[in-house]
Amino acid sequence: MRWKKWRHITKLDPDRVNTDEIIKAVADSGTDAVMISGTQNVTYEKSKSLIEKISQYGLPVVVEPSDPSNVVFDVDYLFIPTVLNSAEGDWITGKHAQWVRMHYEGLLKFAEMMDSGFIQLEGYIVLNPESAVARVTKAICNIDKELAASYAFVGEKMFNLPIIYIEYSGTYGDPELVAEVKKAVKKARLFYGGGIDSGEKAKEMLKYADAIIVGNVIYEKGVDAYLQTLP
Ligand code: 1GP
Repeated sequence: MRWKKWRHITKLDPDRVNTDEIIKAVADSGTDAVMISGTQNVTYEKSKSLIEKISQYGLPVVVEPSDPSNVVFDVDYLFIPTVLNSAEGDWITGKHAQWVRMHYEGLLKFAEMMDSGFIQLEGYIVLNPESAVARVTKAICNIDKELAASYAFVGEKMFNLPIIYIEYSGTYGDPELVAEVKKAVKKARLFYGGGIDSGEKAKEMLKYADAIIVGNVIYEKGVDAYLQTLP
């Protein structure tokens, strides 16, 4: 399970302009893996074309689909999100059931992909109410750190999820909340994503999180700022 050792993951959005400069910088950066992921306007074709561009560099590539329609299987892992603090069942198990239904005739093969570790489930706790992911998934963001840690406990202990993902997409989160969640997470890997655009922020969140996910910085502040986030 190589992914358990990852500390720095770069999230590339198929709906953004991914120039050759960006792809090359990511490939040479020392990041542990590339995650292909986005909340809005992501299609199978856009994901596939980005994966083709990045794959030639040999970095591990993960697809984190937002919908059953944009799952590309031709990668190293599929990380499947479930939003633990969503108010809508679709984002917790609904889309997952639709996805399994699509493969119902080949359920045995599907189960094998789960058993082999190719498919991993992520328990998201979405905390920035302004983010697209919070709006789309109707996430209940106004929660204290103890409730956030309780969601993490539900995800790890009750649902046995291998990854708990604190998601502040677009803004830098509360390190105290991340520290509280860390106390509740024993076996799962704790991922943190949101607003990491400097070495200081990366270092601070890596005190508590097992891995950080870095997204916007490369599109909004450029390659040099992105490189500062590498541990
Ligand atoms: C988004 O967690 C990632 O899903 C990273 O967030 O884009 O704010 O870096 P940023």
